[in-house]
Amino acid sequence: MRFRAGRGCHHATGEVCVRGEALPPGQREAKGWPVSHYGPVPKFRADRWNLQVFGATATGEKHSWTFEEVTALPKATITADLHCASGTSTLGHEFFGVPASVLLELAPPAPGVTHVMAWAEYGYSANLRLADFTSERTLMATHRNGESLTAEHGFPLRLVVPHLYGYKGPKWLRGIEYMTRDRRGFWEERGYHNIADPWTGQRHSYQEGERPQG
Ligand SMILES: Nc1nc2c(c(=O)[nH]1)N[C@H]1C(S)=C(S)[C@@H](COP(=O)(O)O)O[C@H]1N2
Ligand SMILES: [Mo]
Repeated sequence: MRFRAGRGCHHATGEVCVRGEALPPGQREAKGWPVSHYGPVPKFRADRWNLQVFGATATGEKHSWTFEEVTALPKATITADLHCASGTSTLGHEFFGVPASVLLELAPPAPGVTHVMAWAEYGYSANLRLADFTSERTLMATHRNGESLTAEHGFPLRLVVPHLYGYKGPKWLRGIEYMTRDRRGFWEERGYHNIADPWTGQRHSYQEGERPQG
C-alpha cells in the first residue's frame, strides 16, 4: 500500500475521507494519461455545439448555452484523480472549468429531482444521484493542467466527478437532464455499477445488492 500525504477522497456529501491511500482498492497507476472510451472521437463544430439543461427544470424550460457562452461562465480549478473501473488510475490532474454548482444556480432543478443524466455526443450517458452532481468538486472541465482539453480527452467539455469511477464522467458533454427517478446510463445498462464508488469497489451491477446504496 502506498501513501501520499494530502490526498484523500471526497464523498458526495463533501465530507473528506480519513483514508490516506493514493489509490482505491484494486487500482494501479497508469503512466501518462491513456485515452479510454467507447466509439469514435467526435469532431467539434462551434456553430453546431451547445450545452443543454433539460428535463425537470424549476421553470419547466430547457436552458441552452453556446460554446462562447460557456467560455464566459464562472470557472474553478480542482485537483482530481481518474479511476477507470477496469483497474487503472491516473493521478493529480488539475482540471479547470465550470463547477456543477454554477449550472445548478443558472438552471435550477425542480423540487422533485433526485438524479441527473449526463449526456455526451453519440448518445453516451451516465446517470448520477443529484448529490453526486451537486458535490462541490463536480466540474465541467474545459482545461487540464493549464491546457485546453485534447479531442481525445473530451474537448470542448467533459464532466469530472472525482469521487466516482471514470465512466460517470462523460467526455464531449452536451447535456444535463434532470430526472425525478433514476434511470441507467450507457455503462450502467451494460453491467456496470449504478453508483460507482471506487473506494468501496462498486464496479459491477451484480454488486448492487451488497452494500447500502447511500
Ligand atoms: N463520451 C464518453 N465519455 C467517456 C467514456 C466514453 O466511452 N464516452 N468513457 C468513460 C470512461 S470508462 C473512462 S475511464 C474515462 C476515461 O477518460 P480518459 O480517456 O480521459 O482517460 O472517460 C469516460 N468518459
Ligand atoms: Mo473506464
